[in-house]
Amino acid sequence: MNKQQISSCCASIAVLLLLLSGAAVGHTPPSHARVYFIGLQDGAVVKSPFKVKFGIEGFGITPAGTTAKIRHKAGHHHLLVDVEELPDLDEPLPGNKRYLHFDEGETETMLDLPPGIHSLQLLLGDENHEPQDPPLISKKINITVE
Ligand SMILES: [Cu+2]
Repeated sequence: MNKQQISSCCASIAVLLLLLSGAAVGHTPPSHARVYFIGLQDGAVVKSPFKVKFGIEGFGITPAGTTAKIRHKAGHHHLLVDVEELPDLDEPLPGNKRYLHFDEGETETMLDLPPGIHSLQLLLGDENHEPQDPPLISKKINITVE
């Protein structure tokens, strides 16, 4: 191989690697990305109604239905209330009082729950309300409503 052949070979490999990494990105959030509750700890005791703030790092927030490139960089929050077993994360999330969708890109809400212990968990969704792959899901916390 002469110098020119070597450099054209290297260029082909570089292009191939770029294509492969691009294909793998898809809806995959960066590994440092996370969602979390702001100022609400596991074990907290609250009075209803109370505010819940959603935090996100390494990924963005955009309204549901957003397409084009931004869908690979942003999603919208879902708040799971008293969900014991996660649903199929390859399907759109259900919409009911246990799965609250924040379609407008909201980053906080007021929750009104009956007294007792409740679990809360955040799960980000894409334009079709499907979790990213791997999912951006928070730690599940348990709170007590007085
Ligand atoms: Cu949704």
